[in-house]
Amino acid sequence: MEINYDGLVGPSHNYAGLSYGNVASMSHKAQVSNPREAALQGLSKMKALMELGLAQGVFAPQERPDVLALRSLGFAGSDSEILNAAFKKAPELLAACSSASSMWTANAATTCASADSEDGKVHFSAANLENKFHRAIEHPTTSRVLKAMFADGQYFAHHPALTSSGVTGDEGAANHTRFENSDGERGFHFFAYGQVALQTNGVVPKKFPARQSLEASKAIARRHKLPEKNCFFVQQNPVAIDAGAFHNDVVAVGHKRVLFYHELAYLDGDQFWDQLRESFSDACGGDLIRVKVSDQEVPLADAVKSYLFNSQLVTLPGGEICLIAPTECQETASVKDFLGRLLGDANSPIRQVRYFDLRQSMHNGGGPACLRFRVELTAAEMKAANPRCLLTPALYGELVAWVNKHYRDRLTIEDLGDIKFLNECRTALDELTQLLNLGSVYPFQLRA
Ligand code: SUG
Repeated sequence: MEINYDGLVGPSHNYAGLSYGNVASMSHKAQVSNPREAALQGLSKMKALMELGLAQGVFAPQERPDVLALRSLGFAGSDSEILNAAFKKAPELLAACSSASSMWTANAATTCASADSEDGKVHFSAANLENKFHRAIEHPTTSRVLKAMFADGQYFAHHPALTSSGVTGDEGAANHTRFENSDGERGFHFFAYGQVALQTNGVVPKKFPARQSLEASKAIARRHKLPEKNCFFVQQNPVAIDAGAFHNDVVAVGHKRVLFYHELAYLDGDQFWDQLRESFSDACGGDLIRVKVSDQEVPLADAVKSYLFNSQLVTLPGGEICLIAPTECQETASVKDFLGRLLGDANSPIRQVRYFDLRQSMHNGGGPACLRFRVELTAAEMKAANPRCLLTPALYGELVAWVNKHYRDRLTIEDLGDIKFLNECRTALDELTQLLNLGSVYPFQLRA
């Protein structure tokens, strides 16, 4: 069974313009954010998917502002003194140490189903996210949260993030898709990378960074003990990265045997497709299906603006595949027309589209697919996973009440330097770890 664990938006959600290469983050810099609305928008999506009959999980946010990170940068004294000094002397670092970016759990880690691994375990590798400082500080807590969600060593294997270096940039599941054969028992792993870091004459983007390296993708496949014949590596198109597709999930999404992608998503244009189909068929049997969108139908800029491909593809209990899309797709003419044609096409594998308002997250470049981390579990593994992290109507009610109790509806960069805000965040997170039965996962809890 596929479970989508959505990132709960943390109380410090703000717009700091931290992600060079992410068009939405860059263009919303310094706007006033609304953390409460952001968290409630995310929870509404989770509830809607649960009500569609899908397994829905919750992934806890991180402790922010990250005083420990500020300490490591040389700020000293009490928490209050550290915040004060950082606000005055290095507001950009305070903002980076306060980002709620862990909400985009597609970047938290990469996982594989137990059926796919030679040792029969579900593997998790936290992502180092080394390309952006505000994200590179996520993985220690991500690892602790993952272990609290999937604790049983009989079923689950956890790997620390790869060494943070220019060679092993890893952005997690945002650049990874698991295809599967028709009975769902054999998985095939499709990794997209932005650069071959150790190749000096490789093709790379001209403007924006290529965050994921082939070296990292291959290391993840090795650690997860995936047979080589069940893996396929393809380079992202530098043109797409330069247009704002900082992760491959901005221009492509896969599910089961379907790949939905923009024609400019991959470097080799169409060449990869025949090779991918052949490799999949050799390894798993059966055929992959594609929905390829041409640049003429949806120009790359419209795909990036609307986040059409940052939608989730889910199989509804009745067997139909549904696209979970951001409302921006209804507001972008080329995308709206395309989706109309798609649904009118009797041969399309995608039969339904549902729209969600996720504007608070979208303004930082995070659509429906960014907000979720997909995990495939058998019935026994599901039983072994932390049951409190699976959404139920009761837990939904508790989380909405928790958000309403603790979250502000307005946050600016100035608020981040205030000790009152830090204390508010810690009180909220302490309560959350009890709601989700996570134990102590945050630095302030481990220090106490
Ligand atoms: O890493 N934005 C995130 C968005 C991540 C989206 N994830 C996927 N595509 N899977 C990033 O660029 C912006 C934060 C700020 O500017 O305040 C940010 O981190």
